[in-house]
Amino acid sequence: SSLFLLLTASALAQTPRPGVNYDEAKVGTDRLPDLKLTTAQEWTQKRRPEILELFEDYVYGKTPANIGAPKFEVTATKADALGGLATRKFIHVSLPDRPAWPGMDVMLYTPNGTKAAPCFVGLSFGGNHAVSTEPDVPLSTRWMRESKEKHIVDHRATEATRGTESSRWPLEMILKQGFAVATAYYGDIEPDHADGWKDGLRAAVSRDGAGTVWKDGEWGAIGAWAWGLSRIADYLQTDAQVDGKHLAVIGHSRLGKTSLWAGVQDERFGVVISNDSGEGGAALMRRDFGETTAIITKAFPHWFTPNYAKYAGNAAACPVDMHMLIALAAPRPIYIASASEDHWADQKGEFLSGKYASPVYALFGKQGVGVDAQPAIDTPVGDFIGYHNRTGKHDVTDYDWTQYLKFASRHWVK
Ligand code: GTR
Repeated sequence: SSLFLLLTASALAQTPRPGVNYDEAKVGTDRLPDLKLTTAQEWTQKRRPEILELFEDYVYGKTPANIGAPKFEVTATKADALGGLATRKFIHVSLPDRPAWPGMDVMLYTPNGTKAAPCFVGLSFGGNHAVSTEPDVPLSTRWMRESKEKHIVDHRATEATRGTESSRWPLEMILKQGFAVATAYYGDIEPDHADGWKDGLRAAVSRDGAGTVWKDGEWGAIGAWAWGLSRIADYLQTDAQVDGKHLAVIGHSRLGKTSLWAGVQDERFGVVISNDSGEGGAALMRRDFGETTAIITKAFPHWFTPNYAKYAGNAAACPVDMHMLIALAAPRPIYIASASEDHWADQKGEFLSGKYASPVYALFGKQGVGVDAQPAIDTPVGDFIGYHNRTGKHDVTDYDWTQYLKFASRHWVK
């Protein structure tokens, strides 16, 4: 199969933003880095570790190995949550060796009346009280991005923020199908702004003082958030109501970039889901369409290792592209989703990373996306690499969850 980016001329309607390309005829023709495929064994033993290291060096940075063991305390249990459908627990995660880190509060819903449940694991933008509509979920007291629309005042959640993220977390629908949900606020791990690391995990682990400049290859915020997802996976191994061998990691947008990075590093995530992850996530960086490396590293330098910004305007020189990130999940099932109005995330670039990762799945005798061209809107495709482009905007909807539940069930019921 060709390693060249496929070009089809189709001008897409989107409110123009100066300097941002939305013309498929102008995405560029840069060649993708070669996956250098030989055998499944050589992929697993040699090529995969090499590529993982390239993503540490050039994109997300390396997660320090010496962080220390986390401590888990179940702080509350409610056996009749969601009208009796579920048991709800809160678990405080801390690092006894790193007391400067304030810790993370995980909210876990497990379905009642079933055996240990497979579990979706994902971080939220607004905190547990925004994910759930239950009035007794503690309101997060941590720093949040200021937002009138989301009722964040002086960087803090207010009562009005309860349930504001619940449409993205259809708890009843997920629990009724026998799955558990474990979630935490991403800002518990590190507040999402340029100096956020000073009050988060990265300072507690890697730095004592403020004002330190991060070096090439050191972790960014996405790396810290991904670490948090793996600590949730640690806890889930110990909870009798969860089947710790069946964990799916999920995230939207910047947290979709995060779920990809967590999922490829931590093989306990048996299913990896990227919802509208876009640039710095599933979208091929060599395509100049919507958000680019130049735009993202300027707006959000703290998400990545400093090296990544060197490829601003020069993606062709980067040793990796995002088909290689998707391939790192192989042979585990991975799902990439786009939304039809989300041109900023480059839907076709998201599809193509799945397509060009598919030959790695073939090494393992498994089918990836299974199609050559991006499918029509609202037409899910793929076996071990799922893909769909849902009608609508940059968001997580019931349609998206319906596909993820089907995908996880299909791979886990076998
Ligand atoms: C945007 C950013 C995207 C995406 C999005 C989000 O501002 O450009 O890469 O991460 O935020 O997280 O909602």
